[in-house]
Amino acid sequence: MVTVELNEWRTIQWNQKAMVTSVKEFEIANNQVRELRFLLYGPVGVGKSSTVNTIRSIFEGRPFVGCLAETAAGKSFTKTYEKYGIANGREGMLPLAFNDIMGVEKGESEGVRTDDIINTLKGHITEGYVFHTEFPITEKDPKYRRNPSLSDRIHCLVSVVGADKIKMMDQEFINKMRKVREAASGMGIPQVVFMTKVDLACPMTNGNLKNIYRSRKIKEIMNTCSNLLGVPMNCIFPVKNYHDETHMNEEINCLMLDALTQIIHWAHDYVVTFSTIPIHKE
Ligand SMILES: Nc1nc2c(ncn2[C@@H]2O[C@H](COP(=O)(O)OP(=O)(O)OP(=O)(O)O)[C@@H](O)[C@H]2O)c(=O)[nH]1
Ligand SMILES: [Mg+2]
Repeated sequence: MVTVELNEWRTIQWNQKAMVTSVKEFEIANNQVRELRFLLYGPVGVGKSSTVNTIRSIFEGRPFVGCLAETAAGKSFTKTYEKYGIANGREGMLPLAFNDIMGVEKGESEGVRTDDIINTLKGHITEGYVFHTEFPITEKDPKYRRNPSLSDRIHCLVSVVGADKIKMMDQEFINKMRKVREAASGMGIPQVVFMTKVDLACPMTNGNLKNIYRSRKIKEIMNTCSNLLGVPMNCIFPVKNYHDETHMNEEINCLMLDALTQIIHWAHDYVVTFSTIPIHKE
C-alpha cells in the first residue's frame, strides 16, 4: 500500500470572508502607482486566461468568462497584449492589473519571444500590441513605450504551469522560462509559480480540494516543479480554476485568494522598494 495522505503541511483558511475584505481594502503606498501589475506567463493552454477569470469571478461573485479561455490545445490563443482589471463588485476597480500574454511555446520561432517578455517586464510594451513570433518589438513601433515609469513595469512575474503536465514539460520550455526568470531576478521583480489544474493531477484533491496540502501527489509535483524551474517551494501555489462549474465554490476561491494575497504583498514590496531607488535607464 502506498501512502497518499500526508499530515497537512501548509494551512489554508477555508473561509473566504476575511481574505476578500483584506484584498478589497488594500491600498498602494505610492500615489504614482495606481495598480499593481502582474504578468501571467507560461506554456500554451495552461490556464493563464482562466486564472484571470477565476480572480474576477471571486470579486464579481459569479463565474466570469470575459477573458477568453480556449478549449482546444495547440497554438496559443492569446496573441494580443491585454490588461485585465478586477472589478470590486459595484464599487469600482481594485488596484490590481493582470497582463495575460500569448503562451510560451517550444522553439525560439514559436510562441511569445523571450526578448519580448523581457521588454514587457520593463514596461516597454503597451496594451494592444500584437506579438509576432518572427520578430521582436522595435523602438519604432507605436506600441513601444520609450521611458516606462515604475507604474508601467511588471511588479510580479507569475509563471503558470499545469500540474497535470509538469513531468512532460519540454526542456526547451524550461530553458525559456528560466531565462525570463533570470531577467526578472536581475530587475528585482518577485516571482512565483501558479500550478493550475490540480484537479486533473490528483484524484484525492479532485474529490475534495481541502485535501490539497495532504496529498502526497501534489507535494511531489510541486517538488518537481521547484527543481525544474529553480523556484523555492514557498513561492509555488497550486490552484484550481473555474472551468466547468456554473456556480461559485468557496474552496476554489480560498485557494486562489491565499495565493493572491501573497503576490499582492510581494508586488507591493517591489513597488515600495523601487519608489526610493530610481530605475536604471538602459
Ligand atoms: N480541469 C481544469 N481545467 C482548467 C483549469 N484551468 C484552466 N483549465 C482549462 O484549460 C484550458 C486552457 O485554459 P486557458 O485559460 O485558455 O489557457 P491559457 O494559458 O490562457 O492558453 P493560451 O492563451 O492559449 O496560451 C481551458 O479549456 C480551461 O477551461 C483547471 O484548474 N482545471
Ligand atoms: Mg490565454
